[in-house]
Amino acid sequence: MTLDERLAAYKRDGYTVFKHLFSPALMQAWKDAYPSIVERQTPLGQEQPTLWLRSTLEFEPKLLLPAIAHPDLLDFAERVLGPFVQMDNLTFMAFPSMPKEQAIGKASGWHRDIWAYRPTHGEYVPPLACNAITYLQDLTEAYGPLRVIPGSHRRDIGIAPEQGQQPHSEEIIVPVEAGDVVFTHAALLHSGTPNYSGHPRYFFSIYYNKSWLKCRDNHGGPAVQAIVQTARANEDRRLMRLLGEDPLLYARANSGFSRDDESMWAEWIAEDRQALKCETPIGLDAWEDA
Ligand SMILES: O=C(O)CCC(=O)C(=O)O
Repeated sequence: MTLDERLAAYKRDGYTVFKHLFSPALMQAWKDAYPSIVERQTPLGQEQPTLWLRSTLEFEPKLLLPAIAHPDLLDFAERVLGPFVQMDNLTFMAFPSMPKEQAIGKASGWHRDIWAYRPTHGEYVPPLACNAITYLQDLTEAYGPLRVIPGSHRRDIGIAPEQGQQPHSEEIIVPVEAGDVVFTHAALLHSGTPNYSGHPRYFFSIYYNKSWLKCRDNHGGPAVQAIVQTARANEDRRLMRLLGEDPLLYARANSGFSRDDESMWAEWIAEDRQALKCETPIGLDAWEDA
């Protein structure tokens, strides 16, 4: 699929799937790292371990940079958001398995994502944020599939509170295999499904938003700042911007808006590529064996 075809499908459906983006070896390394990050993110004295891991890049920069900065994801994110792509948040989670009788027939919880809105008309509106939901195992019935309501990013569909965990008449199950990334529009209604596989259900939410919005992860730690410094030396504007530093933000976000947005974005994306000193960005070799 070309980027144009993918973008057209995304505008229509509100999501697109990147197949097998990550290798089994890299996914295994992520799973192996999970318990140690849990340990480090659980505050002293807290009885229950912290399972929802945030600001995760700071904890495992070498392992996780290949996920957030995968060129296929960033190329597409720039087509959707323009060259304004910041990493808002990297959440890593292993959903524990639950008894089958408690899981069966339920959605985990219908929602739109942060920085979204409830659409009021049928037009496509570029989102302020996108979720690159990455699964580290096949989403079988027992592991808990991903449900989406295609087109709900441009339709005024609501979910009553009592229906939050009910299957929806317009839902579809997205076929997902290990290493796939489901890239969503923030306003797409979606829900996971409880896991009764007997094993943890691993997933990342790699959440990108516009670089002028606040971001939830802290990019100020030493590990992330070391990446920013290397990106600066390489004039890698895209990687700098991803981690909170966007020297062209005010020029581009105050461009006058008298031309078509997507044409301007394409020019700026090309300028950023020209500025790069070295074509291969740092630290991304781990995805190459995928
Ligand atoms: O658990 C899932 O499959 C869905 C995750 C999700 O809803 C989200 O990242 O917003």
